[in-house]
Amino acid sequence: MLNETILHHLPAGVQGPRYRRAEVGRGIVHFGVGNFFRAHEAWYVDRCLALPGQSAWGIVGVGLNGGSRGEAKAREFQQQDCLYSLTEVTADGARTVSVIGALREYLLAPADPEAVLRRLADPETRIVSMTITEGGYHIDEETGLFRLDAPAVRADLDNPRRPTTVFGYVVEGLRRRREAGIAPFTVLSCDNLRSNGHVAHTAFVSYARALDEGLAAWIDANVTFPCSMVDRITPGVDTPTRNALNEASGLDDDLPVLAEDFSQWVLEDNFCNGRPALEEAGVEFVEDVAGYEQVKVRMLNASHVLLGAMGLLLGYRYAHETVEDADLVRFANAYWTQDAMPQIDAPAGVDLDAYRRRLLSRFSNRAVADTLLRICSDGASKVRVFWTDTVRRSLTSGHDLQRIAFGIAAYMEMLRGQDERGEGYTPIEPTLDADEMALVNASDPAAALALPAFDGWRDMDTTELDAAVVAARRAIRERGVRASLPT
Ligand code: CS2
Repeated sequence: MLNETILHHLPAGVQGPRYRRAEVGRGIVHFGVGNFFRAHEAWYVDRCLALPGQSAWGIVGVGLNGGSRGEAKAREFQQQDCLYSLTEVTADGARTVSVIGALREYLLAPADPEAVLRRLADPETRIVSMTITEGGYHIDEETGLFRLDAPAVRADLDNPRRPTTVFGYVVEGLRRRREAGIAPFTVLSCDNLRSNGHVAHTAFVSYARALDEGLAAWIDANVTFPCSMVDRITPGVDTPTRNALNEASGLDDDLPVLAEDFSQWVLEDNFCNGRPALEEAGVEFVEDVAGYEQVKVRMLNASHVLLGAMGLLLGYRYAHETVEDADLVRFANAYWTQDAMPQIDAPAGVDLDAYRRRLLSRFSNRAVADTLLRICSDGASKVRVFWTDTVRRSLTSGHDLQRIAFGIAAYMEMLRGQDERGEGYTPIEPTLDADEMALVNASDPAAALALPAFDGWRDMDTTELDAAVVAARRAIRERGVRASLPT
């Protein structure tokens, strides 16, 4: 079992924390302790903790989901003293393994909500960060407003002192701080959203406003919500992968994380209550994150869903298989160079073509074995976030819509859960209900155009786009993906 005691005799080749864990404080609370967070933010913070004067910035992880899975995960963290290993692997298969010690404590919110609220109200907490997924912010894509009518949000508004959502917890924590005269914390979104800081600001301030106008005004005036661009491909870890990672590292870790060697974090330097010296750990601080986000979301994430949907239909299951397929690479290159890149206002110094080439190499990483089902999971939320700008700009400028239409069609076909070889798979779509799935499976290929995933461009004239989507769905069904790919 990996825990504090074995830090003193780690297997050869495994790097342990380069600082004394006992001295590490609890300056950060993080909601959503998934693989990505553990390979990204926690890894950067871990590097900071090894620097002089940074020991305040340890992390308290919060899990919002209870049930047997949530409880098992909390138990694993507790048994391992919140330690876990991170294996970073290059496209050539070279690995490094380190034990990350930045996570000091793990709180399972449903088991002890008050413990989370106490931590949020504690002056030691100076940053509250989160990875709660693209769909987790309850923002209406059409109006840009926070959806106060989402059932979990409504329940928290009815019972704000006993919250269950991140909005309820954070705002109740801020209310207590305000009442006690304690400075607020920074709220840091680490999700792949356009202007994630602004989205988080809208969400948290709207929630607070529905409770108490004065509190909302105080948050608006005193809390900061930096924008950030986060990037590191981090696959899920199933049992065979866990066993293989342990075998390679020599550790006995119930919570190993695997990630590509590439990592990027671009941040706006807008922290209302201090921050770690992240720039010393490789984080880039810039005035305006928007350009970096555009590049990341419209190049990487958008093409991930495109390749994921087409790849699943063709019978692939892993990301690297899609970039070993010359037809899919041709499609992706055409999408990047003709549809995405001309519309991106790239920040000075960012070479989009080099970025494109790097993506192909990153996607080719076999050792990461990133599954297409993970990449497409919650596609209903991702499509809105990753494709909306590109689709809107193409519609406005009269740009060729073929590849975009084909991508939408492939996504719809993918949702049907059967590949061209007749093999089934189960798409992971937590937000699609039975009525929406019925639209996907309807015999009329146009029915699925009504899915909320496409709301982001519903106010525009989409006659031509819709016709192209329907034609592409028909072509995919009749001839298969490969024979119908637009040139
Ligand atoms: C993927 C991301 O699931 C997805 O949407 O595109 O998880 C992707 O791997 C990360 O954003 C990479 O930084």
